[in-house]
Amino acid sequence: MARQHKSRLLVTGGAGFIGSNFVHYWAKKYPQDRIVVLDALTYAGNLQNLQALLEQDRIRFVKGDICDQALVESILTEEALNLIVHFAAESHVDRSILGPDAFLETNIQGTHSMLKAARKVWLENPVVRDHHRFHHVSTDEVYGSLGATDPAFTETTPYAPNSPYAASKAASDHLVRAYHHTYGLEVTTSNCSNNYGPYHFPEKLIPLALLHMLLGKSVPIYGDGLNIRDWLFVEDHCRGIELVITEGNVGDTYNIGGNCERTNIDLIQTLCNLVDQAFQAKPELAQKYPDSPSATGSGAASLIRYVKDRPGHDRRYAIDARKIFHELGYRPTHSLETGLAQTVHWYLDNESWWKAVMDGSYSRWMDQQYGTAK
Ligand code: NAD
Ligand code: TDX
Repeated sequence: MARQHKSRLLVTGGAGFIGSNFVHYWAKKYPQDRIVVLDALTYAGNLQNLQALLEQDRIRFVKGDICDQALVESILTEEALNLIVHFAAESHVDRSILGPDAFLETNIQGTHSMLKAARKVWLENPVVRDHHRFHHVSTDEVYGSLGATDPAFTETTPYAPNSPYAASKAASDHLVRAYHHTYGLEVTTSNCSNNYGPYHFPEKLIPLALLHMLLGKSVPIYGDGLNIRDWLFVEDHCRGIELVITEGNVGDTYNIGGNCERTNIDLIQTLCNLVDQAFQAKPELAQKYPDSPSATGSGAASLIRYVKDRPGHDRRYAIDARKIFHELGYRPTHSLETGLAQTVHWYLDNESWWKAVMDGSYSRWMDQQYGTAK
């Protein structure tokens, strides 16, 4: 989809972590484009993530479920949309272990419902038929787990999903592929490594650990802490998706990553150092967060606790991003250090956002996970 035409986008899951970052990114870069966000506002969806854009009337928000095919068809038709960027999903591995059903419903049935709607509205309409795109946002977890010396995941690595979450994303990737090959729907798929950054829901490792460091609560590390993840600042993921949509080959998949593998314990040590440094640079933080060990001088790392491992915990993920690097000229702009520092400052500057989240569904989740409000 070349950029000579304005895009009219449907962003599913646009009130979640990556989706909302993408909506901000796209609205800034392409202010002339029409953006409609469809989001069911599950526990992970948060209209605060889009507040500025909603106040300025820059986007339209529709509260609704991607499984509602009639709703999706009506939005695509009435808004004459020609681009879907599909983020909506149940996204947390631990939740998928406790209750897989919602993952199968949203990630598999929901993606299929989106594909059916796009096929019906776009492929039966000669105007849009030759000029549409369905971009599917997926994950590196579909490829399974790597050993310490295995080569990183390429686009041709066989799928071997290990959690209900990963299996449901793998199924959705296959459906997207099938709708291209069978019906000619113009699709692209991106498989990205672990993201972090603003608006990240604090059930995930980085925001959970960071907020616990501020509040003086323990930082749970699963197992031996030596599991490896490949980290990418969320804005760099958004830039990669943009490149795939605007320059990528129809029917192709692209791995997005930044060559940034870290063990969980190394990552958390780096985060501890950044939080301690922030407290040293701004003495007023000690008054604001008196329960933080960074305030008392004992250091954020004193909160680290090794806890029971995640069942089926994948040992290592690593993305080989050479295809998007070479074919589309992609380069991440943030190192882990600059991205994490920006993330720490965002959370320090946006206390009202995370306090509201923590007073709501987050505390119910922590009670369920650990049996007590920590
Ligand atoms: P998230 O959980 O923060 O947000 C998901 C959003 O989807 C929420 O706003 C939620 O309300 C919405 N949603 C859920 N079910 C819905 C439904 N049935 N109908 C409509 N909306 C629904 O997730 P995220 O971390 O922003 O991930 C977004 C996408 O990126 C997912 O597809 C995920 O698999 C993929 N991904 C995430 C990462 C990561 O590190 N977080 C990495 C690679 C890929
Ligand atoms: O409290 C914790 N302690 C801990 O040690 C949590 C929440 C996690 N972990 C570990 C598990 C993982 O090895 O940290 C690592 C990262 O965990 P998560 O933040 O839950 O992410 P992960 O399971 O790797 O999945 C993420 O990346 C790929 C996203 O949640 C997925 O949506 C995405 O597809």
